[in-house]
Amino acid sequence: MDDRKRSYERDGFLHVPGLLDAAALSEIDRELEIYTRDVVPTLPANDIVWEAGRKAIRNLWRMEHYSPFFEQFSKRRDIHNLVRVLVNGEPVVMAVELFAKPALVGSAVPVHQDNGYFNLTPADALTFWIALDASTVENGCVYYARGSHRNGLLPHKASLVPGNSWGIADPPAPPALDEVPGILAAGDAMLHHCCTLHRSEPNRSARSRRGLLIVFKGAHCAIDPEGMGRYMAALEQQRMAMA
Ligand SMILES: O=C(O)CCC(=O)C(=O)O
Repeated sequence: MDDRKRSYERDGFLHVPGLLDAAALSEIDRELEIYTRDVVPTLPANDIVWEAGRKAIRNLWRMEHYSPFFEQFSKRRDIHNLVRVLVNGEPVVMAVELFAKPALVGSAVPVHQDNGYFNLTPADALTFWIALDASTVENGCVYYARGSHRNGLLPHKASLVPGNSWGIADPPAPPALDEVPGILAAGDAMLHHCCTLHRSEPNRSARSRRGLLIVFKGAHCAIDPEGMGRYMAALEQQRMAMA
């Protein structure tokens, strides 16, 4: 555990190989089918992002709110035991989400820090990104900028990207970042700190690249009202510009 914490604190991300076995992955596949059939048609517009002209799902938000299975999944003891050490306190589930990145049409995610959305202080929050498919350079894996969390939160601005409304105002070009591709086998997880710069490319391959995300904060974190105010104002401007 000490090695994992040291590595997470140094890099701002941590690879957890073999979190889920084939049976657990099949169970999630079945539950996603049920979710798509029964829940998706009832979702408010805010809890789903489509792409390819509503032909494919890009994101599902707040899945724990609609599905007892995903709510229960987010409480797994092995996951909480690891998160507790990394967020320096009692883990609180903020959300369960799907980043589906469908074959051929899955779109890019601009470089951002998750704490640009959360505005938590202290920044003791992380995302547990679980690969439901093999994640490769070809199908649009996430890139993590090693050590970038240690520079704190950078200025963000509206990105106009559906599903990822907030991006780094002045993104450094990739060569300036020590980027590491999150190449994962199905069932692996990658965790990243909420101040780690990360992004992903479009999926131009014929294979989907689904990530199931559990977002955690420590129970001791509070929202910084100034930062949250800036984010909310920018969201409203973006909403009006797109209306
Ligand atoms: O799955 C992706 O492509 C991006 C994920 C992401 O932005 C996140 O995990 O915060």
